[in-house]
Amino acid sequence: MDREARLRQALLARGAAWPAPLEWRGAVGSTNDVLKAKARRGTPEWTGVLADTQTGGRGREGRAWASPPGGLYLSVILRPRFERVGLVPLAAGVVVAEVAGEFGVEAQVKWPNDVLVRGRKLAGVLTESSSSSRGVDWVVVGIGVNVAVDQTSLGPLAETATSLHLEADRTPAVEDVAAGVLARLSVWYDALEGRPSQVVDAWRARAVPWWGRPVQVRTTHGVLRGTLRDVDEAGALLVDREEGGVQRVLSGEVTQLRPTGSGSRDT
Ligand code: BT5
Repeated sequence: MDREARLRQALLARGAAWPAPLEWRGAVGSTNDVLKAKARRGTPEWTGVLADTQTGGRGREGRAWASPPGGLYLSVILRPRFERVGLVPLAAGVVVAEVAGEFGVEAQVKWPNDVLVRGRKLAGVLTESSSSSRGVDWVVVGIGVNVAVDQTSLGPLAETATSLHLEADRTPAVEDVAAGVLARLSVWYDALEGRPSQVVDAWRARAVPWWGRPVQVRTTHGVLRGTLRDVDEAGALLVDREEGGVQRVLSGEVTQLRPTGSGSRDT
């Protein structure tokens, strides 16, 4: 049986008969790019593209996503009818943390899109969207999870990254992780439509507990320092600025500062 068929079978075992095409490729540049091309041609919601490896796996802001064999590289297209599209990456983080939990690995989420185990990155989420005057046409949710990936294949990332293989008693099959992610994503998608505050609550419950701690947030507009207050109902980060006032951050990189405020990095 090929991987696509095994994936569909794993989905059925979870009671999720998938409503759209799922295409499992060998090596691609980036599953997000493959799916974005399909999105522009009108591919239906929930179409998925998966790959064994990526030669140009992407993170946010031009960063690279290491994509050795044994990882999950999955992109799914959503055509949301709801407003709070900013919550999609948070929901995806919750999804991956839940699925890691199914395999006995306790994971936390870090704003906006990281999934960490013991402070090391297990997974990342890259959402890309297209809008018109009618609103959001599509959102491509790209999820990368280190599954059957060992330290050698993580290479220079071995210090900061981890995998289900390194954390779990038994290394799960990539198809099973993919099925878990797709099935849970569809559940949380319904919540995004009807009860978005549930998504925020679930995310908060799994977040690294940095609330009230000094942080530095690097955004495209510069660096901001303050203490971490919360996320709001739209998924934006709220930071109490050092110089006073609350700053709402829509995208950026958060690092914890030591309480001395010396600027040295904790994580
Ligand atoms: C992310 O970006 O974390 C989003 C990663 C999304 C990858 C998926 S795979 C399927 C789909 N197709 C794509 O092309 N992308 C998506 P960001 O927050 O910018 O984090 C990138 C940083 O994570 C890098 O600069 C490295 O420090 C680290 N990193 C790269 N590869 C990693 C890996 N495999 N495991 C852990 N950390 C990694």
